[in-house]
Amino acid sequence: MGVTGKVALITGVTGQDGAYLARFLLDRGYAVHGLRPYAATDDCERLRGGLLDRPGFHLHHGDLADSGNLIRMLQATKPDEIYNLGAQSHVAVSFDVPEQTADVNALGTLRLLEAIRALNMQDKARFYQASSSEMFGNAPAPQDENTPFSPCSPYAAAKLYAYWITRTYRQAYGVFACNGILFNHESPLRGAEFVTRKIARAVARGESLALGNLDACRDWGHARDYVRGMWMMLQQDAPDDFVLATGKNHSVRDFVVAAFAHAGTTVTWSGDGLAEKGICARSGKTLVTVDPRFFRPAELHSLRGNPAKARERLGWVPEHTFETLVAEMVDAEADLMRGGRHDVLAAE
Ligand code: NAP
Ligand code: F7E
Repeated sequence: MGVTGKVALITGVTGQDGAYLARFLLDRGYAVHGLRPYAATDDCERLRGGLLDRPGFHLHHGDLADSGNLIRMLQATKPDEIYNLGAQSHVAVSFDVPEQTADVNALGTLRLLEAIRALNMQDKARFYQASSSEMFGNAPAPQDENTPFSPCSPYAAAKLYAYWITRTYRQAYGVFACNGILFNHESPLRGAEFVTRKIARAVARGESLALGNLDACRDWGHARDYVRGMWMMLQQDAPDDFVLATGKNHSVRDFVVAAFAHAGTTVTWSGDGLAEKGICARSGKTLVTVDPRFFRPAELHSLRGNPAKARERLGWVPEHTFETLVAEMVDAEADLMRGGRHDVLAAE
């Protein structure tokens, strides 16, 4: 038990947000129990550099596809706060594995909520659901808590089910359950197949890049700010749903330009559509090409959130900017290349 005497359970603790949240809660004296699905290869990379050995941190095998496991985990850990971050979180991959995505992202949330109900824990355990701006689809920006949802991918449809079942258990059974509707948030711990990390890595390694839609715009914040917001939601007097976003967006092309600029390279663009290229202004070398393999069957063109409710009710304000995020990600990749480790959690 930590100094606060509080216990947190995190599903998806081996993911980007799980690692930052575990660190955030341990720093506040929580005992943290993290669930990870079984993996044949090392899935604890993000937890190294400060977390795995910390007193108060406990790692368990746990799977959102396994109700019995979830019930036993709740019984064993008796959490005050449950953060449901576990998911198949890659939008493009959800078109390839839609059923598995629904099983984990949608039914997994139901299983966890049912476990709370079955164990009669609704008066003790507060519940955070990792909802997503993807649920808004192509609704006009800025999107906020009142924007109608219009999911465009199996991922978003599954997250929408989870969003509504979270609200249902709040209304029907009195579970202190909150949806955080989070816009894209990134960091050096971002999965390598997401576009920001892919760009940062190529820039740091001096490699050329093949990308999909360069025009897509996202509201990119820093994961460290967003996990703080998750925790703030569960400290309120009453459960509610909140958008977390920066309120500004940039295109994938902007991210490419900013990342190369941080490394001292100016990118100029030539050509259109599939023939478009990003070229090094000094050497003429091709740095970026467009590859249709990275296009999606359906695309979200412009996400930009309005975080006014979180600012007013929670006092949540992001501390990182687009520019500091890009710089941190490129610098962290350069450190990794030089043989460093993911020690961003320890470095705070
Ligand atoms: P992430 O890095 O992909 O982490 C997801 C975690 O879920 C991983 O630890 C993964 O484990 C775990 N997981 C996968 N299948 C599971 C299962 N069957 N049972 C239990 N855990 C499972 O994602 P993230 O960026 O940290 O995001 C955290 C959550 O927020 C996700 O639910 C995501 O959908 C949501 N979200 C993210 C963003 C964003 O911009 N990052 C925005 C809105 C919402 P393995 O790695 O071993 O598979
Ligand atoms: O794509 C475009 C791509 O995969 C961002 C998840 O955390 O945030 C994330 O979902 C944009 C898209 O993230 C490549 O088409 C271009 O328009 O980094 P991403 P995402 O799909 O926005 C939301 C809020 C979540 O909830 C999700 O869990 O970039 N793009 N070229 C590319 N994307 C990728 N991955 N790879 C490319 O080569």
